[in-house]
Amino acid sequence: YRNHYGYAYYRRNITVPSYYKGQRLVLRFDAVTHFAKIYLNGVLLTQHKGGFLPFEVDITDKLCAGESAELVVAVDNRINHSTLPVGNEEGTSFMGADNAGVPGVEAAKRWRKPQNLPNFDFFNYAGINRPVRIYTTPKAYIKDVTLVTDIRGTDGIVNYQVKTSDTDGQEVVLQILDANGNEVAQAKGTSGEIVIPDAKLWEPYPGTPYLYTAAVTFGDDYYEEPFGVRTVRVEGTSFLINGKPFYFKGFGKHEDSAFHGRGMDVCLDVKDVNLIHWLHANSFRTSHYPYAEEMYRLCDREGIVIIDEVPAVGIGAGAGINPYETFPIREHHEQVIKDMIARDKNHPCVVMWSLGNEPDTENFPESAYKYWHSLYELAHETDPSNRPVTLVCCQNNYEKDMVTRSMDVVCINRYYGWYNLSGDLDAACYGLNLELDFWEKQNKPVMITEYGADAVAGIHECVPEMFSEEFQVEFYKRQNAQFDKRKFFIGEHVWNFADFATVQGCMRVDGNKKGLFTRERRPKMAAHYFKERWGEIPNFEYKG
Ligand code: E8X
Repeated sequence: YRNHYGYAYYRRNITVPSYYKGQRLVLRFDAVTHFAKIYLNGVLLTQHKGGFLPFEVDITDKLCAGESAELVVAVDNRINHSTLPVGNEEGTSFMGADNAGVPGVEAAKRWRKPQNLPNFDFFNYAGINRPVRIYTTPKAYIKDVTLVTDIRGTDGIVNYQVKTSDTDGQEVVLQILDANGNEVAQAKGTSGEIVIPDAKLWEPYPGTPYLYTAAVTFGDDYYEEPFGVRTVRVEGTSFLINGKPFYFKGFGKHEDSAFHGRGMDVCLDVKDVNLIHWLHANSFRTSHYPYAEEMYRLCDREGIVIIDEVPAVGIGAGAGINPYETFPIREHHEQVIKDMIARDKNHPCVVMWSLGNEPDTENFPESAYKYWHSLYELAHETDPSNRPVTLVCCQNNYEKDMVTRSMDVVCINRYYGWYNLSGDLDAACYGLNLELDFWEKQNKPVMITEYGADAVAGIHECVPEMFSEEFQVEFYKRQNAQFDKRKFFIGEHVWNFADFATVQGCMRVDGNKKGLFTRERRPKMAAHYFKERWGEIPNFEYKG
């Protein structure tokens, strides 16, 4: 199946115990990558586009409790200019050598069998990647809970809204329970403001990520939503959490492992969170797609901050093609932004939305600005907590790029000394400082969301050389020294937390090796370097 292209089918018989007779039955998929059609006894129930966010279908009238039925999930792994992430429709995959014009190559491209050409640097794992559940609710049920927190003096403020299946039914009661399960506040009605006297705040680790529980009762239905009292705001060149300037120490990650591929792996998530603590890191970006909900729940509990990203990666086709006029992705892009915010809006660990990764913002600056600024406004309108919004930009002509500077936080992926000025860290720092001089004038908080060098674990050189562990350390040491001189610079996310699988290509040796850890989570020298560096950098006030 490694190079499968098209549909694959999952089939099983399901039976809902007669115990559930009279209940509402819902079939929920946490994620099916990339396109799914769901059949029950051969009848198409629903279909869903997008591989990283949940969808569900009410099967109350489709399946009699006590009877069995055949469930078939048809999954399509194909990617193209209309999907997120984007697949190339001709030419090569990410960073592939094109050799355009070579007769044999051109002929072979026409001859070869249709296949996925990912315009992104991660393996195109597909299928049912997260849990599938049938769950029940009473006929009159709670549809949605929204919690927006604020701090007023020593009190926590919770502005809440509860949506229910019908409005003329029972009364909604919302209790706020503390970590010991004791009620500390209560309110009645579908919306309102609750005051938690002397609230304990949600703080990133090693602070205390205190969690309350909103316990909602509506008739026979009952739902518990953990949440934290915290605030997030951009002010000048600072990113404030609970009013204090936060410094991001962390990574871009992937959902990726040798055995589970992109399939949810809660044991690996626990391992990664422990390594994040071991490194004295405090955050990561869900590059390049929303991760399994279980990871956000874990980060809520562990006090790890998340930048939540939609799968908008690969939006670009070089100087000749304007993706904003030729890629039919807009409607789907808006949908995944809404769906991600709807799913993750109550997590205290989520502090910023990323609208995408490394689109073309240079070749068609007006189209790019029009496309991305309207999505920026959509995200702000959609999020009840109105979190900061960003777009992660690739190495480009930052003087022409009108999009990156328009975001709440400037998030830059830069590879001075790797993909350019390769191996020359003096020239790399010179070029990096010229760019930092440019950003100094923008009066925006700036963080680097990707920088790094491939290091094949076990390759060592007395004099740091590309692909050696020593070079990876030297690369970071030199560039971090530049960041430390800049007060407006609010964070360093290395690329990547761990080595990960990619498409095959002449620039990938068994995948991407820019990890601080190997794919099996063994530390390279750079992991030990960052453990020492980040152990000396506090979560707050690092830049005053
Ligand atoms: C890389 C990373 C890739 O893994 C990530 O998904 C997006 C890429 C670097 C920018 N950013 O290749 O390691 C690529 C620049 C090309 C000149």
